[in-house]
Amino acid sequence: MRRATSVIDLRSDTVTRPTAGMRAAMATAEVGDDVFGEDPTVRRLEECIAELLGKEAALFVPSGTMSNQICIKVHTQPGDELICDVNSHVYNYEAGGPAVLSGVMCRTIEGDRGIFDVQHLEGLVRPDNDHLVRTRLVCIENTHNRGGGSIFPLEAIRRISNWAHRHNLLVHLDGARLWNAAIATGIPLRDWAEPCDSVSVCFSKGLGAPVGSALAGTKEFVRRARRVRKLFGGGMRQAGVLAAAALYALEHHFHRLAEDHQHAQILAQTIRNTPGLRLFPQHIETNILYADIDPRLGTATDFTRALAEQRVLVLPVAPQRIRLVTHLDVSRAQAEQAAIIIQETAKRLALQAA
Ligand code: TLP
Repeated sequence: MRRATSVIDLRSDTVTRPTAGMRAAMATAEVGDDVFGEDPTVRRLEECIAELLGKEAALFVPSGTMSNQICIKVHTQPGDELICDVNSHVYNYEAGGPAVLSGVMCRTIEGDRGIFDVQHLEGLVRPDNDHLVRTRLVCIENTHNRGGGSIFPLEAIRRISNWAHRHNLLVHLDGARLWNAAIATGIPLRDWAEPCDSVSVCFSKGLGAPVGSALAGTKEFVRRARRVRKLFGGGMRQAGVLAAAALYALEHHFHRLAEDHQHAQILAQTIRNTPGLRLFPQHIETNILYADIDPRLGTATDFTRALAEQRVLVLPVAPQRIRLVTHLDVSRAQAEQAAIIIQETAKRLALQAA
């Protein structure tokens, strides 16, 4: 059996390590106490993000989870309800944040790979009645993680936003991987952000920074978000060392995301041609792909273990489903090597089962 020459880690685009250039930028960053609003590098990053997203202001926060949850808290009151796709990150992977931190209920809808449109929302706004929760917010995720890195069409976002605003609802965009959507489509970040009242972006995914996310919106929204960040324990002091990594990532690692998308296509093509594996979704748009394992080859955990022995790491996410994500620390040669190893492993397990 072929083994990878070094570990190829496809579990997530969060596993990247800061490059030498990024570490140098961090080491020389000008810093101050950001809780006093005195860190010049954090300020520079926040101005840069506000500009890129076409919003009045932005706020640097420790994680994508905190960023989403701050936005939900600022937009809602306890006893409110938000609407999101059943597979969304805010609903599945944030430890029940809306309920725990904001006293907010989630009403889920069944989108297609995380994508939905106005027809899914019609009739979901609760009437004004003392018995009922108050519908307040719609959450969109772009690109959609559990949807397989799917891109939420801009026209659908605009329709949802018009509909939401007509019904006095707000729209939050979880844009942890908005960078990937912008690179894959050529549509600028600010166009994606424009229909949304708040936007969250992450520097610690495909951009390759070690830590950090940002949220953006109106000045008043960000003023309130700053207070909630303190409440949630996310006020950081000399955070300029982290903001410097984010600024470096924006400058050096944004445009190269196209390479990650190409590498995902290499893996997708091989998985499509491998008996026993089924690609989900069939059409891969960015850097995330899933493969369903035929039970005759074993479970997702069995397959993950067999790949790990060949030094290819993937993530089992359901009994028969694994996830693969391409990123900065996976070269084209490694994507090709991983694709061959995945195919060979599937063949070997099929032979063993026969
Ligand atoms: N996603 C992680 C895991 O939590 C699943 C990953 O490996 O993909 N929004 C989206 C769409 C995300 O994919 C993630 C992270 C977050 C928010 C949260 O970001 P962090 O991890 O910084 O809290």
